[in-house]
Amino acid sequence: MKGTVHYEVRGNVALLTIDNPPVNPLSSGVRAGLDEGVKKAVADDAVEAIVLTGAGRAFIAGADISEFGGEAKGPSLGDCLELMESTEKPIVAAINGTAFGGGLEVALCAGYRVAAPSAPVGLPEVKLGLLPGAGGTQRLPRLIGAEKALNFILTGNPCPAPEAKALGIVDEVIEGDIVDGAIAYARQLVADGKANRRVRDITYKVEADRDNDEIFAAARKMAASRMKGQFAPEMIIQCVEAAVNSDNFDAGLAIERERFTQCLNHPQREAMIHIFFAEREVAKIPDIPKDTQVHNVQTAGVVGCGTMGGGITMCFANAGIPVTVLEMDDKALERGLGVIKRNYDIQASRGRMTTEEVDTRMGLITGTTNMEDLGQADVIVEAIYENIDVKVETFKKLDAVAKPGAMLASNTSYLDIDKMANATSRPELVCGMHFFSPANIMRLLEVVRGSTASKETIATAMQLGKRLNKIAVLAGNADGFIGNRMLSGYTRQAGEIILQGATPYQVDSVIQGFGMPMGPFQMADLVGLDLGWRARKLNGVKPEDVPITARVADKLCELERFGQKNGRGYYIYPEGSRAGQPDPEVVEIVEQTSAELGITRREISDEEVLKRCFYPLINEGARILEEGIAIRPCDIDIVYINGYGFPATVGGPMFWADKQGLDNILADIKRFGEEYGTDRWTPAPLLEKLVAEGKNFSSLQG
Ligand code: 3H9
Repeated sequence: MKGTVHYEVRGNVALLTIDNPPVNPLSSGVRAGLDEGVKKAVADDAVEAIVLTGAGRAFIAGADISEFGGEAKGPSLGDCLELMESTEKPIVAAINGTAFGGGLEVALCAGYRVAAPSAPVGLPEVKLGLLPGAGGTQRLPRLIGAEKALNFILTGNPCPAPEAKALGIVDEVIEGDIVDGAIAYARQLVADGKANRRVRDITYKVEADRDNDEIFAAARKMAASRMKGQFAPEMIIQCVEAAVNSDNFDAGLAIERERFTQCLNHPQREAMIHIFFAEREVAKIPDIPKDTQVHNVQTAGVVGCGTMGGGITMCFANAGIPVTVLEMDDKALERGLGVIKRNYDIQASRGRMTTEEVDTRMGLITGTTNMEDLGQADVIVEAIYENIDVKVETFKKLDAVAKPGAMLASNTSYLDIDKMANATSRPELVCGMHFFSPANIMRLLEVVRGSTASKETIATAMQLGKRLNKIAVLAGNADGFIGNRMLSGYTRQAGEIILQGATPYQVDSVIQGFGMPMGPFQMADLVGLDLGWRARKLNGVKPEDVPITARVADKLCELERFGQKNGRGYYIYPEGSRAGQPDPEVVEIVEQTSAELGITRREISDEEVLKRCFYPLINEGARILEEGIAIRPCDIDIVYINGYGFPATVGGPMFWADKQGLDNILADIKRFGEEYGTDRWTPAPLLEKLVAEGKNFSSLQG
């Protein structure tokens, strides 16, 4: 059995210390230890109170997620909690560190809760497609009322101890040694003749909320807009409704147990837990040991203060790292810094930061037009436009001004990192750091490993990603790396499908229905249709040489429909609106283009739209794995969820592919090959191999 609980008696207090490194989840051994420890303390007449705490940095991180789906060993958590709650000797939970999920639910079954100032508490089960299934949905509303409890459980966000005290979740925040403080607190309870308390017996808060339908209507509205397509939120709301609408605590608990089981058996739970582990897995690089020495990054430089450079500059400032940003001239610099300031001001006006914080962050940013000012930076990120010759020149110049040992990184989204590295005298210190737009918001960072970077450089870039609050995924140095390389087949198919009979609106609606934040044509409108059109004009591409999938976009540009930026693209955007409305004129243009190309339009089913858009992602993903551009399938999943909005509820494209059945996908790819040409639809050898061996992508997880 995994994990243990140490038992120690200090005077009249029994101290139970949960020990299951690194974060003390409630594995079988912990549950058994809790059960045994509480019984022992109850049976010992010399013990007058019990203190429960965690060893190391956490109190309890929750249920052991890796046990879900398997056979449970040892006593159930429910049995342990019932035992704690029925004990007459006061129990004090000494929350030394993170108390999440089942961990907080354990604390809610102690009569008293004290916490270290730095300890966060939370019920983050919703992020795993679950609900608090050990009484959290019943006890928390009794403690803090339904509205606050719903907000707490539906967001799943951590709540710092002082805030938890203000809410009434913890009784005291204790400075200094939390165990000593909790023991003193317990002794005082004994001295005062206090018995154990039971949250389940507190009724006045839920009674006050009874029949207040507005609370639940508001929660449903919030869940519908912010947690669209997720199964668990409605289950959570129903549990809290049960807590509020009846005096019968055990009946509420039974409802919670039933809804928890529904969530546990729901495919979203498996997908979201896959993401939880995948997020941790991507940090592990097989040939780079965890203890690899990293470079000390205290200051940063950024080349370019446009959309990407400005966003990257904000990332450094947000992480408290002083950053110098370089632009070509004063005008461009002023414009770039102005955009950064405006972005911060907007955040302040929405209450997301104070004006002092805006000043602090702006204070960390220094603008310059002189490259030599980057000379003291420990890392310099280049974020200029995508032209390999210009980038190579820039790297040569940066190499000349950067101090010895400074790392140089490129934000390129597809160009060859080796070419840039080899233009410098420090190729071992060069790698890619590909941010996603808007860089200050998007969580993904592709760290690109060329053939020259040292292990220390890659380890530093990965660690820096974490400091910048990103999820860093390592990618090999191939055109488009992981994300953009996979995307090309998706957008090409979308372009072909509309010429064959679908409308852009049908395609977008299918893709959005699947859970993506926007479809390919909404995305094109957002990015701007004119970018490709202008580039083709500049390069003198003849109309007949324009790829057929770009013909509609080019026609729209000829009509000055550039996308969201001027209110008209594939969609029409009423004044100031970002929500586009379909336009019959666009459908006519699409139909006319099909006719010009001699394509007979036909009805295309939603199912075909979905498969033709997503199967190229899977097929290319298989090639990327074969070539070692991504280390594991889960790395691809993390890239797509955090960089492209792939729904976490289906676990990322490779996880989703396994669930569809790789044999089914292979059969469809072959069929599409027969219908639409094998140039687009040739199965990746790895896909064929896995199907032949009866395996799926998860078998490559290692
Ligand atoms: C629940 O409680 C259901 C109940 O309501 C009902 C039950 C009936 N289980 O994140 P880190 C591993 S659902 C198993 O890198 P940090 C993690 O995989 C649960 N393993 O550290 C990693 O392993 P490795 C509700 C877990 O300091 C290692 O521990 N609770 C669990 O950055 C270190 O993790 C949650 O959702 C777990 N519960 O962050 C909390 N938690 O080293 C989930 C972690 O092999 N956990 N591991 O890669 C977290 O949010 C963070 O891990 C935490 C620590 C904040 C605790």
